[in-house]
Amino acid sequence: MTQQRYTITTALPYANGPLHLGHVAGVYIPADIYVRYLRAKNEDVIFIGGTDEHGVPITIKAKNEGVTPQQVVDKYHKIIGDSLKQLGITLDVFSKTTSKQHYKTASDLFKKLESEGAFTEQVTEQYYDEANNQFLADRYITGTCPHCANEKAYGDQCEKCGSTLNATDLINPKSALSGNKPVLKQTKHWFLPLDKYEPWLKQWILEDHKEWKTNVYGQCKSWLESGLHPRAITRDLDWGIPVPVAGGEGKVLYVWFDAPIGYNSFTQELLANDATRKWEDYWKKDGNSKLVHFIGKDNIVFHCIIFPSMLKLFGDYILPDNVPANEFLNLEGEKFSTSGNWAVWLHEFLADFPDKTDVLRYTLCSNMPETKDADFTWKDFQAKNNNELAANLGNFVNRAFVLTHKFFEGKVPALSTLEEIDKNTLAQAKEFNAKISDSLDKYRFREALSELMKLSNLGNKYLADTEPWKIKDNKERVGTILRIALEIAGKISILGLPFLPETTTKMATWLGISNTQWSDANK
Ligand code: B3M
Ligand code: ZN
Repeated sequence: MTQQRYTITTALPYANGPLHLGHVAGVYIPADIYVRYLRAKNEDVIFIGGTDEHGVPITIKAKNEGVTPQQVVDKYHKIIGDSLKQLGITLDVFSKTTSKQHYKTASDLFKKLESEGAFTEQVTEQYYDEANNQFLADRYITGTCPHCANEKAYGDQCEKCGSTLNATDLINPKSALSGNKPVLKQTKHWFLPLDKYEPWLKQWILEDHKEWKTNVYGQCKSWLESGLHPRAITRDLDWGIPVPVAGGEGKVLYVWFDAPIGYNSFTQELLANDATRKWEDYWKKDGNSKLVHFIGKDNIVFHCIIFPSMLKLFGDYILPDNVPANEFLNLEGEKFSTSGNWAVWLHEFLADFPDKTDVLRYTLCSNMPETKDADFTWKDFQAKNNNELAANLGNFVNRAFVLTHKFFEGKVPALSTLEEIDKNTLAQAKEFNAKISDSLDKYRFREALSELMKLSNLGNKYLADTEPWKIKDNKERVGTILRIALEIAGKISILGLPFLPETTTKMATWLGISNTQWSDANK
């Protein structure tokens, strides 16, 4: 059997705005923790990310700002990429869906499936703006919601009552381009016949992946039970990857068709000049790689139902092993909103608090919206910094180091005779490697971090119980206690690396340990 590999992806944010803390808590922090953990275990892993540069969200932004779509995506690709790097998100590649390789991969795969007869073609009626001579994407049509009478509903969704809509459901439809009433006009599109895959998807998800997170499994179940329909995978737009087959003139691939293929294109870019690894190792069944998609809950259907159906059609590609999607993070009790300017933007946070990246990672992980929506508040951020990181972890590590300097000139003292409390503490400390691993293996990041803090608690309690600073005339005893405290600090520096990379790297340097692996925590 080929050795186990891992292909870890992060959702590709639209390059039409910067990232906010909601994106970070839901996708990048858990993904980075998971990847750092795998790397610490010496696993063969690639970590893929980039920006989604097609679709209507981009063209709308360009129109509003009076610039070209290309200018929009270039600007935000840079802001997003820089901020992720500064936060310590260790992506192996951060590319974009406007890259040359991606155009080639997505076009080739579309052509392949089209020639194999995988798609159906359908002529449908769609709204058309006669003043602008163009078909209107759903987002370019507004009107009154038939369910709640909201006059500003979009052609795909009413943001007031949350209903999913078809543009033709809207009462009094209006074109966002001209303000005129659009007319219906015939147009041909290619469809992915998802209905054909329903029986297979039901087996693959509902029977074979019962271990997926309840929020993910539940959403898939409800989609599958309400019945799948053929889904259009082309659009009448001028921004996107041109439909590469006859009859496709003036049309582009639907953004949700090309974007997930980006994970594969970016892997090809990453490994193009790699002498030892091939992209196929991470995508084809022979390579024995586990594909894991880190995403937010609004992307579940695309990563659990649509993209897997595409991967199956591609032939010998692997399917996601897991899709540990998160719920949403709110800000001070309200939904993050770009248009309402209610957000903490990552790049602004990093500019204001350049030395607080670990505090942010800690706050967002300990409050990750894993099973339900969570809330970010500045008060909580402050409390986590003061009462948890400083009072627990900082206090323990500081005492262990300061006392070692005071009594042993900074040299790690030797162990001598162990007392009951020492043996107990060492035995308890030893369990954390397995506990944290077990939580991370199950994508339970909050639990994993809280175990790490329990390890630090254990260290604090041990120092409080043994009170080495009060011991007179027994240097050996003091040495044993500090040695044990330093060993716990060493474990924290190894097991804490995925969560708090800056802090734990500093700790490792102070301890004089480097190039450690996960299992070294128990040495
Ligand atoms: N750009 C939607 C989003 O940013 C979409 C994700 C693509 S992942 C392949 O939430
Ligand atoms: Zn409504």
